Amino acid sequence: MKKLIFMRTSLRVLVGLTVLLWVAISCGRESYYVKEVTFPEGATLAEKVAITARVVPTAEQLAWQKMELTAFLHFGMNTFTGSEWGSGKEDPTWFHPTDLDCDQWAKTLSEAGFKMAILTAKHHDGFCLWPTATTEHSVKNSSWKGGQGDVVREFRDACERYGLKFGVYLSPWDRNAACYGDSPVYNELFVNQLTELLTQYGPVHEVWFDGACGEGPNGKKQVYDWDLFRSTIHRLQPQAVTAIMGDDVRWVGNERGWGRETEWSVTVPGLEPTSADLGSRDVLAEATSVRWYPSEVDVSIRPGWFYHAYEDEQVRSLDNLMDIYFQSVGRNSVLLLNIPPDTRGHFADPDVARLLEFGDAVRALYEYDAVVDGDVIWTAQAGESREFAVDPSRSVNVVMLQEDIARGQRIEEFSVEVLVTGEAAGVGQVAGVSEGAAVAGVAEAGAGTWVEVARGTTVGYKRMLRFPTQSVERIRVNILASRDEAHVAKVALFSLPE
Ligand code: FUL
Repeated sequence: MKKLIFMRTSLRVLVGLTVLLWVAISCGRESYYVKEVTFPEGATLAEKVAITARVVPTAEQLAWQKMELTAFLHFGMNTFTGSEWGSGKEDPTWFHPTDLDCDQWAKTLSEAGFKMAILTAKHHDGFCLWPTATTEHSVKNSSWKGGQGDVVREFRDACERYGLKFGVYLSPWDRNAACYGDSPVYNELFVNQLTELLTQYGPVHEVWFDGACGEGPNGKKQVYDWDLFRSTIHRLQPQAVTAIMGDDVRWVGNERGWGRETEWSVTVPGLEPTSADLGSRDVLAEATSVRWYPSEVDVSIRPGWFYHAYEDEQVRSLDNLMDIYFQSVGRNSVLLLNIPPDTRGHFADPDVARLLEFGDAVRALYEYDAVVDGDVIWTAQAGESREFAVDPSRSVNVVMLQEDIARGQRIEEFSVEVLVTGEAAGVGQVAGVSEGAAVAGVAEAGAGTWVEVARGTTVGYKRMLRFPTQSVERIRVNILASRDEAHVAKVALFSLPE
């Protein structure tokens, strides 16, 4: 927990602040609380809101957020048994990729625009994809490469070759380990596994733990030592963010690719990740502390997390992936898209084709920004508006706003209007547009009319909303409510090919 002192905060507020560690960095007259802060005893809602507006990400969280597109690779014993959750009783010889090609994974992901890939080094069945010294249940006893192979190393090296950051999923729940449930003994084994992964494979940028916790074979319930796990990561790979049961990256709360329309990165610890509201003023009113804990949207390109040949026809469509993109990256989240390698050890053809199409579509989206001088450092008070000129020669249908989150997430409500130049293309042309309701009336608007094309609550690192295609000559952004002065970093208009 880190804090920074805000010079304009009243003495009363400052005196009551309790934090474990403080770091002073300042930016102009403002100072910030890095990652986490406990409210002073008796703080009013207004004081809590003012403090919350100054909570900022760590450098690692900020770097993570800027990646936007990250990939998950579920590969392991389940790939060969056709399961989603193995029992732990599988024979290690069953793991036998016929043509493992980690370069194909990394090359495809890199071409599709992904910045990091997280591999399931161990799933719940306990089978380890690297030749660990901690268990016999690993690749070293498989039939693959005569037990000499190491999937973690092959993939890690491939990531290096293709400029991808590398992350590991290490399941705390282990259905193979005999000591699971004998808490201190298993925790030590788990830390040893973490230590191997974090000391033998170069830089790691994300460590992903889910919280699943079954009963051990000895009938005992495992109590995980999360503090020990996290401190091991911080000690060995300080640049790595810890996800889900970690304290840097938050599970969005579903596996359907659905980020909230109101997605606060500063949230109240202890709330269920599935809650609809993790950070509004209503929630702050009851809170004693807040934490920068941004959302990660994990979803699979197929129905399952692991590869099943019968799902080859069920790879998500491009439209569906683009909806997911707008619902995740476009809603202040990072997308973690799972692509499961098959029994050869390849991404299957339909997945490769879809990933490359998806990469092309995302690149095409950003190809041309019609706003003139939309890279701004606009310090906006609540109620303030700003107009920008727009190149009218291109029609547009996506608006993007960004806050400079290194100075906090503050915008609570905004709207966007455009001055229409040409014929409106009609409401509802963009399939699956949840924001469509906000733009009713666009079709009727004639040239020279200001019309509202988007309205929303939070912005954060990035907020994108789609609207029916328009040719416009100006855009007006209205900051309707904000926790403090908002630092708007970017206003853009793009065209999503239909
Ligand atoms: C869950 C696991 O139980 C699933 O198998 C999958 O790994 C998903 C990403 O996390 O908690």
